[in-house]
Amino acid sequence: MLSEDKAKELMSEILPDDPEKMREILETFDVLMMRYDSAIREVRTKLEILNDELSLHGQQSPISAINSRRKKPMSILEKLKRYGVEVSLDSIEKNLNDVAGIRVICSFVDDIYKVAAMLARQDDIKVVQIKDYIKNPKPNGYRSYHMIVEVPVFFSNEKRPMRVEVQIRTVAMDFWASLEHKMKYKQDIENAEEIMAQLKECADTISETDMKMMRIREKIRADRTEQETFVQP
Ligand code: 0O2
Repeated sequence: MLSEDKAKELMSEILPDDPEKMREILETFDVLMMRYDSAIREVRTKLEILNDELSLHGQQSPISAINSRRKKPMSILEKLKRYGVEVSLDSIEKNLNDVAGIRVICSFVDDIYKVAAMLARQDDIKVVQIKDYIKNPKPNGYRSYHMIVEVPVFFSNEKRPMRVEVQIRTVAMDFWASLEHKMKYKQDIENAEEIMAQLKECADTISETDMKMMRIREKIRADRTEQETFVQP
């Protein structure tokens, strides 16, 4: 979280004293943010359509929730500073991939890969980067499938490729990540190492449970198929 002083320092770097120039920069910033909001809508719609189609005929929906967010201006500034790149509007588009973010919560681990592959196959989507923290969890136990995708967005007089970060994870992975993220802000904890080890243990247990749930679902499906075959005249 940025302190008020740090926020002011960052703002003074990007915003000039001249009120006219300042207004111009703020207006351009609004346009850029509108473009990211539009990109979120494009990708969100694609995911909703995939989920609707895959849920037809009594099939279980692979996606249980889709959440989206646009990075807050202060977080954008902070990230530019952290990356050591120019603090400017052009630099946002050039250097940041996660201003527009979508989180897809799936029921089962294999649904994650199914949804990711279906999105990647669409011919107007360009996959820029993939980080598979499910096959390669972070040392703290974090698991999730991250994609940076580029989607064309049509505006009044131009078509712009916009980048969106799509994080896909199971309900269980999301439960862990949300609580771990909240607890990160508690700077004053004692026994930090012990707590980190316990969180890692929880993440591993959750991963085992995810795998177990998938096996249970497979068994139920197999039993159902067997019964359906049996009742055939
Ligand atoms: P927010 O508010 O969720 O957007 P960097 O972002 O520079 O650290 P990189 O390579 O862009 O590095 O990030 P990466 O590894 O792809 O992960 C980016 C996002 O994944 C984070 O965004 C988190 O949302 C999530 N994430 C990554 N690691 C962890 C983790 O250990 N715990 C939890 N709970 N979430 C994680 P932001 O920008 O940090 O925050």
